[in-house]
Amino acid sequence: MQTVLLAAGEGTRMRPLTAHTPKPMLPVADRPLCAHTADAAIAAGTDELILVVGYEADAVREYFGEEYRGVPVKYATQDQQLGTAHAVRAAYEHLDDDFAVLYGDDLYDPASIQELFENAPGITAYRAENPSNYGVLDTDGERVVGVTEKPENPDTDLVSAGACVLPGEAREWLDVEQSERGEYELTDVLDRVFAEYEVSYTELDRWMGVGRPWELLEANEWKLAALDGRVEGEVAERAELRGPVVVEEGAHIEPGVVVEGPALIRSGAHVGPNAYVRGATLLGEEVRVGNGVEIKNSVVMAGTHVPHLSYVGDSVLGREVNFGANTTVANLRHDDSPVKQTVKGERVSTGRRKYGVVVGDGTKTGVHTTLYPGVVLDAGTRTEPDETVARDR
Ligand code: TTP
Repeated sequence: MQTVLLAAGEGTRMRPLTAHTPKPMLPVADRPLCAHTADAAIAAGTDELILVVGYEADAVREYFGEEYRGVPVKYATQDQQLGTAHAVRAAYEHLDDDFAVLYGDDLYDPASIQELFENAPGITAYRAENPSNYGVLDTDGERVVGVTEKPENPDTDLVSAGACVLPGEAREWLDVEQSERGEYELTDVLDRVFAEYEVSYTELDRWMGVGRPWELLEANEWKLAALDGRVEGEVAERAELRGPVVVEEGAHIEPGVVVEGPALIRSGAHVGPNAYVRGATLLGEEVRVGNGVEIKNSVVMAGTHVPHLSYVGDSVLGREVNFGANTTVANLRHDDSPVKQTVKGERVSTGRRKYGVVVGDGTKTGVHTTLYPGVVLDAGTRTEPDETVARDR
């Protein structure tokens, strides 16, 4: 079976983290987001990966190369995101067999992908709390006969999760009409597959779409918790690792450091002395966390420095960020209500009572900077010493 992995999107809701990195390449535990899905497809027995790329395509090509984990990799380019059928159509010339379509910004539990592949043709389904917001499955016994978009009074809470396996013949059906919202949509291709094939559904045990920065935190919470602790780097005798902590080869943990897992300290990272790292934290390659720093439940991307006396909680720091001494992230509102963030110009609740900041690549904060909960700093922002930043920059 071939797997078409959609990885062309820019991820505008994930800005500024996607200023230089396509969303599917953002880090989730020890690999890029979309590599979790590629790995699940390989574990399920796919014999070819076809990556649909577009925005910052080179980052994807560089990571996967011509062969990934023993499986040949082909690329198809989608320059404009005109819809999911349009994206799969970009891969047309590579398709010659049954094929799976998986989304490079969704996380699936690998066992469900295996089950999907074993029951082809099929689609994935998920039990949603509010099915009226989704495409709800119409079933006849075990067979899916259609998907109704956002019905007012659905009979079931089973909604389509997007990922599917289509018969090879469907490659000829990708040239669909534009939908009402002006896109070429895979759902229209699926309608024909439902009519001409017995399509089954696989209920996903766990699934999430990663669209906004706090969902990147959630994705990391999921995948960091799945890592087994191991120490390959150097850990000083007077440092303490509690719970599942991975210290990769080439990472250094100095005396007086406490790391509470789940945590992943990647190769080349340097922590301490006397630092406290806790709760689902990823410290990327070459990250430096210095004396007296506390980092909690955060994603800190490659090359970022938080060198001294700073606090970072429930935050996502991009690449090559530098925090001045005593930079403090506030991650809790006095009124205890969920922290909001501005996403594409709209204030949105993150649903998280504890939520810190999102910092774009290359940002530098002056000493004693205070950052309010939910603040987003664009790539390359500079703050002055002693500044209190309550609004996005
Ligand atoms: P979206 O989340 O709609 O788009 P995006 O990933 O660029 O993010 P944002 O909305 O924040 O800008 O896309 C959902 C998935 O479908 C994602 O895996 C990308 C894929 N997709 C394509 O590959 N091509 C397309 O034309 C469209 C519309 C989506």
